Amino acid sequence: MEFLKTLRIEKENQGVSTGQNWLDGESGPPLDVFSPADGKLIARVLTATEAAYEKVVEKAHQAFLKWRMVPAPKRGEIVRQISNQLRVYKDALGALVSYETGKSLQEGKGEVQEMIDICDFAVGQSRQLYGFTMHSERQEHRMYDQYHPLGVVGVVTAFNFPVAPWSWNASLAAVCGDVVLWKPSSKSPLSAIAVQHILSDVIKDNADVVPEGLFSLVVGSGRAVGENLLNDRRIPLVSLTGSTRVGQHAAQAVSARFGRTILELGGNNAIIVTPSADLAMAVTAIVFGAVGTAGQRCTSTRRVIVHDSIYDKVAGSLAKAYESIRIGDPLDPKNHMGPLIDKGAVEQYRQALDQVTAQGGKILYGGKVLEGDGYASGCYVQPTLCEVQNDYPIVQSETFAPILYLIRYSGDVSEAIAIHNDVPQGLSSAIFSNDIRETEQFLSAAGSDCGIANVNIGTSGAEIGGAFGGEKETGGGRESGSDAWKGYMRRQTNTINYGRDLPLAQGIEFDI
Ligand code: UN1
Repeated sequence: MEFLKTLRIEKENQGVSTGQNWLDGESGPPLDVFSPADGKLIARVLTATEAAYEKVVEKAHQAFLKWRMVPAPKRGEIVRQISNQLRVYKDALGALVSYETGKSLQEGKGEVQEMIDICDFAVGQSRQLYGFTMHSERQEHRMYDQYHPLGVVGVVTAFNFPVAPWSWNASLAAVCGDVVLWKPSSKSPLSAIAVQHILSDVIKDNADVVPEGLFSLVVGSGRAVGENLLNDRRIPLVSLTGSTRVGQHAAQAVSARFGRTILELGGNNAIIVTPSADLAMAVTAIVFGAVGTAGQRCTSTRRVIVHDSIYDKVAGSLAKAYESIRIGDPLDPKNHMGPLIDKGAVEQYRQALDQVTAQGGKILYGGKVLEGDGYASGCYVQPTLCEVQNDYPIVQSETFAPILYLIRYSGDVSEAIAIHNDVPQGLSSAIFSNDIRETEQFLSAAGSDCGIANVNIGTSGAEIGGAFGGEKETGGGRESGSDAWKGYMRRQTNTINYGRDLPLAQGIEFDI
């Protein structure tokens, strides 16, 4: 495991850092991190105490007071250097992400590539924090918008993407003049610690511009640190990736103190396949969407809504494709699919399949937990195809596992869209069709109700240049590209009178 050494992961690691410095001597309960790939202990992490959390937030706040006055393009220069360092460590960090979470090496490296891409995007953005100018209704007056940084941004990330979502938030927040406090998932803290080491080099090289506290890390065990962060008035924005249940709690806690949230919660993403679709393309997209990251992406394809006339053909091709999926060690590049994150996730997979059959569904392929050589961790499962109705309770909820639900429709595309939208979540969606009337209807106001809607590509693997996020129970937040940067700033409207009179707005006369 050469990559652990390259990334400075020791047997025992401090889990709290203010940038260059790691907090010593104040550790909460240790966290043992096991790989789902082979079940072995990777390393131990010392978690944050209440006092350590306090220190970190205070440091972050002090850093903000300095960082907000650094010109935005200079802040961009720091992010450019981070992007360069990520290029240097891409292979090692990709391998750790793969080993710690179980996603394939390809996908581990792909996640680091997303970090590099968003950092590059943010560098450009640092010269484009634009506001509008408006024409005042009063003579010799000027009006404009400007954007100011918010303060300490709390970034809470999930195990399935242990590093990229931090960078979607942190790179933009940093160029916007905010400072970032990162709480990674306690299921994947080592990837976060590795990133913090990479950052610490850049911070050290730029100590004249970068205050200690710009990027901090707090690994927690249990709920205490997370709860502190949600209720902390010094943290004006919390950006959280996680389940709908966690997001609902976070939204309530943060909004009760009038803080802001960016929420990126559960998905129940579907692909519609119409009679005119290119089926070879559709099948490849569906399989990657359902099996990639072992079905543990928030953008994973969970439902396929197929027209009756091509249903048997699609189901048959999918079953054939599923037979060819190589399951095993995620670090071995010949495997397509690694394990689930832990045995708890395997149990949820099992229970979901029990519910599928109890609610009237049929398992067409898969359904088993794998045993024997190479599967000793107990976290490997077969990707599974099920035939269901959209209104089964189990189909209405997100199971973080490679379970794909096949659903028929028999009428026109309106029927498929109605089925598509009839779930509580609204993250990603796609249609495979070569009929422009169908695809345009899918993209229209009466079409997909998701934050992401694609034509002839799958539901997962969104590029960083677009705004990422979804509607309904997905939480409504947007991260990454487009104008998502605005979420990390406060808007101010400025009106300047350069004349010698004081005309009031709305034509009001007030003489004294
Ligand atoms: C997630 O699963 O939390 O679109 C994010 C994708 C990736 C991001 C997934 N770019 O699949």
